[in-house]
Amino acid sequence: DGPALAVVGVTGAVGQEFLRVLSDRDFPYRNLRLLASRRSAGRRIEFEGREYVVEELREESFAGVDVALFSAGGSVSREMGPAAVERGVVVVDNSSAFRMDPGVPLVIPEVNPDAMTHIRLAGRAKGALIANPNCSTIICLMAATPLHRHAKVVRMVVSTYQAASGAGAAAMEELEEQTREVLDGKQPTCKIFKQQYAFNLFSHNAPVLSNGYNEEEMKLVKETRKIWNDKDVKVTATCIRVPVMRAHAESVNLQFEKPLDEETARQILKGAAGVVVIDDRASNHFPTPLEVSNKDHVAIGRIRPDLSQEGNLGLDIFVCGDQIRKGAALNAVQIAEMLL
Ligand code: 2RA
Repeated sequence: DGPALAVVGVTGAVGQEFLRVLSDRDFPYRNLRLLASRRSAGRRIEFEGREYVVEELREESFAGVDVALFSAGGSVSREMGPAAVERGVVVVDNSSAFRMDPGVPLVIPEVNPDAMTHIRLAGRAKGALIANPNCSTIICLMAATPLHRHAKVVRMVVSTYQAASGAGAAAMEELEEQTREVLDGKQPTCKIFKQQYAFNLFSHNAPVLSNGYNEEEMKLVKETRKIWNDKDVKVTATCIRVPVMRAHAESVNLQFEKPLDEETARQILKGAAGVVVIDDRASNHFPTPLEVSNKDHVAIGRIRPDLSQEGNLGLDIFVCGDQIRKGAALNAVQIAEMLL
């Protein structure tokens, strides 16, 4: 009775997390196809008591499929996403390929579910494409949106501390390998990043644009405006890659149109979906990447008035979220659940 589901890019870090999340949330698929590149085709994957053979991704793979979760990179999404949509598939795409297309909803279910109210499986003959936002955008907006809804954010300044997982499983392996090499007094091997990663940090590895921002930073700027449906909100960001495995941390400064005091902000966040407030000044206990790793929620702390602003018009917060889970796989599966 549930949808015929396909997972595209199933052998990658996010693809594997799709399976964990589908199982954790008992997603009601009628049947499941696991698709990947020719290199991974033929691999056997045990899932929910059944053994699946990974199939090579081809256009024909989508025959009879109702919903496809994509996380195989932008080029695969650009090439195969529209082909799947033409076959009537509703595609939830984790790549950046279609996020800024006007006709493609960019959705965080707890933040802007109404962006996809017109897309449900029931009675649907045509396919559709829904874009999963970038992980650093999801994590930031899970925290900032409840406050924005209450006091209207007019400016947001974000500094991110992004985990290895955002650059894929190979980057996580590189971090581990380099850490061992450094501790063994060996020269660290740089394969994914051109500089040492262990015991270091560096400006995000995304290409730098002519305006001096890198693509990761401009995703935060543009995706926030689309998700909030607010082309005027001022956003700036600095994205840094840090030697942490799989959870991003973000320092967020918010300037509001209307006053918002820290206690009201704390109460709003405590009542917000998908968010946990960890804000214990007495014991200096605030969100950490390790504490949110493999968790569904985003953790928020360091909630305090921005003392450089007058009249409670500014607030500083610190946010952590699992990049592979809520930053990618969980958000996409929640979108798929909204189709049912
Ligand atoms: C990163 N946001 O962390 C990217 C992954 N999609 O590099």
